[in-house]
Amino acid sequence: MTGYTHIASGKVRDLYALDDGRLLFVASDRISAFDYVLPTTIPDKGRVLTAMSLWWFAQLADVVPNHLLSTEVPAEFAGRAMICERLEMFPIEAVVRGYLAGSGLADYNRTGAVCGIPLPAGLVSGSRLPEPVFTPSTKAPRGEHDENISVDQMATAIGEDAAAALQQLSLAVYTKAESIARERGIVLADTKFEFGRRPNGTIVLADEVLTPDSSRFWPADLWEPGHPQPSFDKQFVRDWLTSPASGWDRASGTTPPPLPDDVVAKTREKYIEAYERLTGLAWA
Ligand code: PZK
Repeated sequence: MTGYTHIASGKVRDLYALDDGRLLFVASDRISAFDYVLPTTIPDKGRVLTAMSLWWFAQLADVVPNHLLSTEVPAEFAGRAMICERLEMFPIEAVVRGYLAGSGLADYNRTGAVCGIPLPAGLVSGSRLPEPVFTPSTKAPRGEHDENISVDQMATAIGEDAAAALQQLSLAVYTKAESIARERGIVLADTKFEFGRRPNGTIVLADEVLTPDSSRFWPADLWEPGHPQPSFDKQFVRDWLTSPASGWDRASGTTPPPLPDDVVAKTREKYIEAYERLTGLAWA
């Protein structure tokens, strides 16, 4: 492989263009919490999430094509990068919710519906929905929050046919993944997909998929509707940052402090546990 040029960075991942036109998608060990990138990295997080995403792409290959071309990457990125085909990306976050949390819960409590989809009365934080709902949002510029839109608004933005295809593919992928995860002790409460299109019109699943960074993972054995569910991966981080021990005030607008070594180690173990539970494979 030849040269690569940095083209974009998100909170926790980086994107490069290769000289041959393909893209190099890199997962870092950075971690975010409460909308901040923390000043501490989690060793192996990028490799674990990349391995998880690759495993999901293989599980889902019968449902949707994906952008993965190769995992043969420069040594500095080994294990935490994918070479991907360059697509024309849809400017849409394709969100599917199977359980009530986050902005879906807020929407429901205000209106009895999620993104205009009416839901039965009596649902609470963490409830499983009667069936998964597709709740697209627009990609907001960095620092701003994505804005939920209706499927009608999505159709206006990208066309009726593409909107219908993204909805159908997103629900099919989530339904299969949620079932796999639940059998393995992880509740996949919701998730966000990104799709693009090949020059020939084929719609392709892009980005990383079904990782704890793109989804809410909850431990199934602790699932109990009626209160916010503990996060499979980030609960030690959140608990420490909001404890007196951190000295951090979430309302202060200041960057969170570095994590102590034991919180880093326990969080690393949770990412590995999620990978091992889902895939049935030993991490290392
Ligand atoms: C693409 N992003 C988001 C990811 C970042 C930003 N296969 C593709 N073809 C064309 N564009 C993209 C993809 C993918 N995946 C994805 N932006 C463009 C993103 C990682 C780091 F900074």
